[in-house]
Amino acid sequence: MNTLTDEIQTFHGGCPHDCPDTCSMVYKVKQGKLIEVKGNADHPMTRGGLCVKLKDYEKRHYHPDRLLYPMKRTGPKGSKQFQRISWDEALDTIVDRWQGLIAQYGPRAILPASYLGNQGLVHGLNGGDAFFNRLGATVCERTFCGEGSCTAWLLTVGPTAGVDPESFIHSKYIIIWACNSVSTNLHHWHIVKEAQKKGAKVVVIDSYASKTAKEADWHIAPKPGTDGALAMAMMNVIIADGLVDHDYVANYTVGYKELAERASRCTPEWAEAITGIPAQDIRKLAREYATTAPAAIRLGVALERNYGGSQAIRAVTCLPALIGAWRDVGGGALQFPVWEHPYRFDVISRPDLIPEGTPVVNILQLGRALTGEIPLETPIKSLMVWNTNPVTQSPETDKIIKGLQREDLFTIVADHFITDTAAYADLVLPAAMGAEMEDMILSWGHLYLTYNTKCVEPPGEALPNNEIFRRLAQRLGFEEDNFKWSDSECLEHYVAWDSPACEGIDLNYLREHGFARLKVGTKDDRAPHKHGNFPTPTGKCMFYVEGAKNFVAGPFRQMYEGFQPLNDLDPLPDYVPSRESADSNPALAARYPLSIISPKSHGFLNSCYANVADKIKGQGEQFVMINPVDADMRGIREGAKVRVFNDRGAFEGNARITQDVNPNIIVATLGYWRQLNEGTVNCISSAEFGDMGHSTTFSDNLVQLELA
Ligand SMILES: Nc1nc2c(c(=O)[nH]1)N[C@H]1C(S)=C(S)[C@@H](COP(=O)(O)OP(=O)(O)OC[C@H]3O[C@@H](n4cnc5c(=O)[nH]c(N)nc54)[C@H](O)[C@@H]3O)O[C@H]1N2
Ligand SMILES: Nc1nc2c(c(=O)[nH]1)N[C@H]1C(S)=C(S)[C@@H](COP(=O)(O)OP(=O)(O)OC[C@H]3O[C@@H](n4cnc5c(=O)[nH]c(N)nc54)[C@H](O)[C@@H]3O)O[C@H]1N2
Ligand code: SF4
Ligand SMILES: [Mo]
Repeated sequence: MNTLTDEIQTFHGGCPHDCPDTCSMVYKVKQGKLIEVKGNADHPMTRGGLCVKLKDYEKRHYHPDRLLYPMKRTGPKGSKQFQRISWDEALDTIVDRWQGLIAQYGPRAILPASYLGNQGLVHGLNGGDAFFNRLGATVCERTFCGEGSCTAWLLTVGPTAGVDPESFIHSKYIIIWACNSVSTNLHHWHIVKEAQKKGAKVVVIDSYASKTAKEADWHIAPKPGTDGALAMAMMNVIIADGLVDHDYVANYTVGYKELAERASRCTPEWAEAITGIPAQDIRKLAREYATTAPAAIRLGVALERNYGGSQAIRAVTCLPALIGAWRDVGGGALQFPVWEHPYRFDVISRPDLIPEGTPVVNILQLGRALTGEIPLETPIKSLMVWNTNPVTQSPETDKIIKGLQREDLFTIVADHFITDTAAYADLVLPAAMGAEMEDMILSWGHLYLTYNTKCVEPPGEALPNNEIFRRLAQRLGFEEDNFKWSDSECLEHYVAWDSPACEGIDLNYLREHGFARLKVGTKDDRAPHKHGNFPTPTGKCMFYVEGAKNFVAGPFRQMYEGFQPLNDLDPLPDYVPSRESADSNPALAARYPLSIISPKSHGFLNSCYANVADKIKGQGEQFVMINPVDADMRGIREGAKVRVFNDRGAFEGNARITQDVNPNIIVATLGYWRQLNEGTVNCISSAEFGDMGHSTTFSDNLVQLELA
């Protein structure tokens, strides 16, 4: 392939960001440079459009702040004073330091930290995992996103993709539950809008008037963390009003009697007191939902982000079976279609290489682990970070910073920029970006495989993640195939190409076409649970799970099998209150009376793009949305600089006074860089887990607000 010509060449791309849309892209290359990136017009979900974050993706590749060379720290930690070194010096330093640590403490003194900053099978999931498992390092458990939801989903309906997101075109009643699709799932939203035009009613259940809520036919705003009460009360109404599909329930579900008994105490009046939603609205919602077919529910990740979030998700996931919604094309529920993708996580991550008894540190509790708050037999002496930016994204930021400042911690960060985490590194390594490496991109929001071509060379000396790990593995003498495969060979091994879902699809097909729909039915005929067929141990939808146990699930589930201390769970779904709310913790609420939600920013992708001037301009500086009642009480005017704080820390933002949030709730979106702001939202977030799957509790925090 010669791309160094004046001729413009086009290549298939796949957006590597952590986003359910996994857009198929078209790269245009001239003279060896990426000159334009567009959405693939042929892809039924991408439909030729990218989001505001990616619309000029080529510019990100050539951003003047991009990391081009390995560098070592020359000033104090956090000072961002670095000096260029060679790759050989960087890799030799890492291996020397690690071998010293291994001799003294054993490999468990080394902790990897990564996430889905790159969602590629090769450069996102591989390399690092297999490499650190082989090294015998402490395992990093990564439950940033959806793991409580996955546990709840698997317990109830098993690993099914549920409704095809494209089948929503046939739905007549659509509930978008704690998902801000206009910002976070744009390429599903256009399907919802089309269904709406064709007469579907779109209901958005969100604790504030998000962009998506504003486009709904009906916005319902429960207090954060009270969705479980809403779902249980919907069941109560459906049962009391005789709207149950008894035939479906009898044939394809387990535990109706027990569920009905539990729901019998969850009256709409009971739920009104908890959620703040009038009982008559709850009745109306339940009746409309149960009597309008096809009815589809889209579960947002945000539904899990409080202590009782996963029990709420179990309750919501029971609703479609109760009314027989699964009978119809476009009826049922949608969580993560990733379950039907034939990725071979066992080959990608090689959990079999983890030595028995290896300890686990959860990325949400990184600060606690680095500061010794969590007792570890082998203290963490070295941290390697790639594909994640925990300083802005993990909770309890102040503790993370304290940990990263430790002189005895040897920290390596591979990234595209000097992020808030890289600022504390001893060594920074320049990572390659989208168009610079071959990969297939994991998809958790649709039923297509997605290919990404390497069509330009990385600038400077940047390297793809997998190449960094290959070089480290070679220096350490690792012999396993994983560390020898080229990126193409990895792809041959990472997908179960011989599975029925891949019939007629291979890597060459993907190279030629850029994407391929899995062979799991079409949007017009797919009704996977019309006749039950739930991939649960009973083959039925599990309202009641005898001996239910907690476990960590999610795309990385193989990583944790055998690691979790499994606690018992309630066999039935229920409403479980938040840890921090005025009702559940009045003593704390006396000091910190406001619930805060910190959802995704429209213009950033987690913390990506929050260092790019025109993206900040589009998104606006960090703001805090405040109801006029709460603002007046504190003498806060529109635009004033405010400080949000609790015992864990503080951050600042500009007051945006609005009826879009109810009293006693504030909203500050996520992603802003600490380097550019006074603190970030996660300074106030708790690292306590939710009720299942070690999920996050980002919507379960009380704070106070004052003029800065
Ligand atoms: N308060 C609050 N906190 C949250 C959430 C919330 O809703 N509220 N959401 C949580 C959720 S759902 C998630 S998924 C997490 C996300 O948290 P993170 O995964 O930490 O997300 P990013 O900030 O995007 O960080 C990814 C980093 O990887 C880098 N990167 C991208 N591609 C590559 C590559 O190819 N190689 C290398 N070496 N680096 C690369 C990017 O530049 C970026 O710095 O945040 C969680 N934190
Ligand atoms: N623009 C943009 N898109 C993204 C991302 C991004 O950072 N920016 N991140 C990507 C990632 S990693 C993920 S996981 C997805 C997440 O996608 P979403 O699940 O949509 O995530 P959020 O925007 O955090 O939250 C969605 C909505 O849930 C509401 N919410 C929060 N807590 C509660 C609650 O307790 N009850 C109810 N009913 N509503 C609540 C919030 O107000 C918010 O409007 O988005 C992906 N797409
Ligand atoms: S971030 Fe999401 S919506 Fe934007 S281009 Fe990537 S996959 Fe598509
Ligand atoms: Mo996420």
